[in-house]
Amino acid sequence: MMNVEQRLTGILGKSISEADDRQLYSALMQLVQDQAGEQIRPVSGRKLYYISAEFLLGKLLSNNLINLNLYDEVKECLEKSGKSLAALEEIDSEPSLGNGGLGRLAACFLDSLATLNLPGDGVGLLYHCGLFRQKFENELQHEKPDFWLDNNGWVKRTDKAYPVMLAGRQYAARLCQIAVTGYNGRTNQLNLFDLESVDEGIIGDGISFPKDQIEKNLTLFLYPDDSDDAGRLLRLYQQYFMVSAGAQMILEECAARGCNYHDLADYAAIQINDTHPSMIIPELIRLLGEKGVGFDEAVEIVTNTCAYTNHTILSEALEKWPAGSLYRVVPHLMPIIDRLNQIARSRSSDASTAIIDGNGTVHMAHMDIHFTHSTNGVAYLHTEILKNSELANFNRLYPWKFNNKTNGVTFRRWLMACNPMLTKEIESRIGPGFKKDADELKNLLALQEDEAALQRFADIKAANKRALAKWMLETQGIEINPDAMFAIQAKRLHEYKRQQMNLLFLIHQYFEIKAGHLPPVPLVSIFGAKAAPAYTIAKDIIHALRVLSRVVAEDPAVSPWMQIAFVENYNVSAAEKMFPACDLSEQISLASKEASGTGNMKFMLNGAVTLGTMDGANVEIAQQVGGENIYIFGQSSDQVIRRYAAGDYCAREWYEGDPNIRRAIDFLLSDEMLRYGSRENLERLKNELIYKDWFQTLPDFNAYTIRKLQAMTDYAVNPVKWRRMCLVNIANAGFFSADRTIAEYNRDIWQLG
Ligand code: 26Q
Repeated sequence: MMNVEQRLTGILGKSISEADDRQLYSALMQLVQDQAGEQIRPVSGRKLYYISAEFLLGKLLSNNLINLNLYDEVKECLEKSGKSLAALEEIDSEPSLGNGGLGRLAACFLDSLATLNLPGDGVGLLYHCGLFRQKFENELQHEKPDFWLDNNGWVKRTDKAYPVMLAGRQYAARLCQIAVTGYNGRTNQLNLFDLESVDEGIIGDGISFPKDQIEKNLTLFLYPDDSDDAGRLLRLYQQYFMVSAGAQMILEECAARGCNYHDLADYAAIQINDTHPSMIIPELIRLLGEKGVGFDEAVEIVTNTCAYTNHTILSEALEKWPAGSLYRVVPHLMPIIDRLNQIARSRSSDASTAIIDGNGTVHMAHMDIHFTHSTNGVAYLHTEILKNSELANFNRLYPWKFNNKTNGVTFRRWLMACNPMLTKEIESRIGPGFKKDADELKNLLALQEDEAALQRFADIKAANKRALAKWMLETQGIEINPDAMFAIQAKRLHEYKRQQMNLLFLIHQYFEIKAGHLPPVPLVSIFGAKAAPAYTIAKDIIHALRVLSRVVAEDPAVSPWMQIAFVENYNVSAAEKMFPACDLSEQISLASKEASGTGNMKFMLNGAVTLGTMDGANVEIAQQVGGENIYIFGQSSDQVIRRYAAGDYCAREWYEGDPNIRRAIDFLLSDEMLRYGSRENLERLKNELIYKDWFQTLPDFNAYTIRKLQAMTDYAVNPVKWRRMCLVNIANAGFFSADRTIAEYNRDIWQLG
């Protein structure tokens, strides 16, 4: 067996010190691909296809080196020749083929499937441009295309293509693949389809492009909207392109393994990631029909093969399509959807469970629930809300279909790769077993009373904070105080996530500091967030945060006590710097609205303490660590749901009745803010908060402020207690390993292999 140095020199045809960074990067990539290839295993029994419009992979070089157990050797061998792995990682471009949580979850799941030696491939789209790059001009968000593909060698085009009919014309879906390595496991594939006639030359200003030329724009962009519905028809074209090519590939693979189509469910399990791939249901029925399977039998086969995951209870995010749009894009599917609707109606007299409603609107989630064998939510509370309120009618019809699978994250990327110091320390205390068996982290609990050990963990956090401060200065030009407490809110910008409540807290603190009421510890508030390009209020909130950051920075009475750093272009690579450096994890969504959250788990795993509402997986984090190791505040989901039902929330009463709230909101239009800010944006936000505040920030504002100041006090006054909380959080994070989640999916839904 050759060592890494011999293999690299062999590929390069010269010594490592003679090669430049680009050559080294290509050579390393080839080494990884070769070794990954050796871990491909034949499939016997059932294989999973995780079909998703998004896979937010992040950079792949280090991740693959870790999974293939090459990381340390490669790093050493490069350093010996005066080269650095970090420099090669800079060359690697990040595939941002996702918006946020749902896409990142899909990437974590692929890692865990391969790690657990389960046969499971991803199926999706190869977007030429990933999620837009965020740029700020005058503190306003602008979107720029991200040409990640130009600099990325991980994607392999194959010679396979599948014909797909769109609006009566045929297009070829080219199969491209990215190898998915497991940690000491097998190699699976991420199958991404591309339309080769796509033309990057049609991109105009920012990320604008003509919406009507499918042959040029079909796989050009990932849809950046996770909230609004611009350009919906193109999204429909994308979805069908993905599911039709995917379904053909699945049937072809299964047939090659001996499947006779009647027994498809013995060969394939298909997990539908939210409603974006839902058309795979009628498409499979159609294709089975072409293979000679009768309609009723095809319906049964597809139901037994497919399962559906729901990621949201926000009704505006549940996909509904006008039947007219479907007739235009996929006329050959509509007769099938009509028949499925008839079956659905024959199973229940409850009109609310129909697939096509009285207005001719097609409800994708309804089709999923009727014609898959499993519907799961992504955290305990979320699943309960689905069963008891949002989807109660369906739960009465099919109680056996509903189940919960609490989300998880891969510890290889979100601990081992992003926080090597902490990983090493944990390993020196409890051995390496936690890397594959996350529950072993519990052994850290034995260190709770060991002050020297607590100090050691605190030193690592301090070093990670200094590293983040350095990165912020180098890449963002922002100087932050590494000795302050770091509170981080990093996630897509959405009103329900309530970055605006954090904003109001910061304005409140600004006034308090100016009045001489100094906080117990200086605070650095760090944000990372992209707003959907057409989501106006979300952009206004970002603007207000960026403007406030400048107001605070130039006030010498305030800036020693509080800083606001809004990271430009938050993505997986930025996240990897931020999670290890956090003291306080901000998870402050309006209870009942955040299905799960996964950033909350990554912060916890890296030793941050959560400040959060009883929402999503925060509920289970609280359960794991105990009430004394988390800062919970705010209305419960029951209270929120009741308040919505009563319809009696009036933001203006809170604004008028609470001087602190009024002072903070009024400040949005102060001279200080208007010096750097745009009146139009700030005024719109101010009015939104006073007259709408749909996500009830004002009723939770005081509880949030009190809890946050309590956390700051504990951090400042009782460091040993704080460090113990951090340790207890790390020790109890094992439950949130995606390995656990995937093992549960496999046990309850897939039964692979
Ligand atoms: C729908 C229709 C039209 C255009 C876009 C969309 C669209 C796109 C993306 C709808 C939703 C999304 C993404 C949703 C998402 O990321 N949900 C998050 O999923 C995570 C993983 O389960 C959870 O942890 C988060 O709580 C949930 O918000």
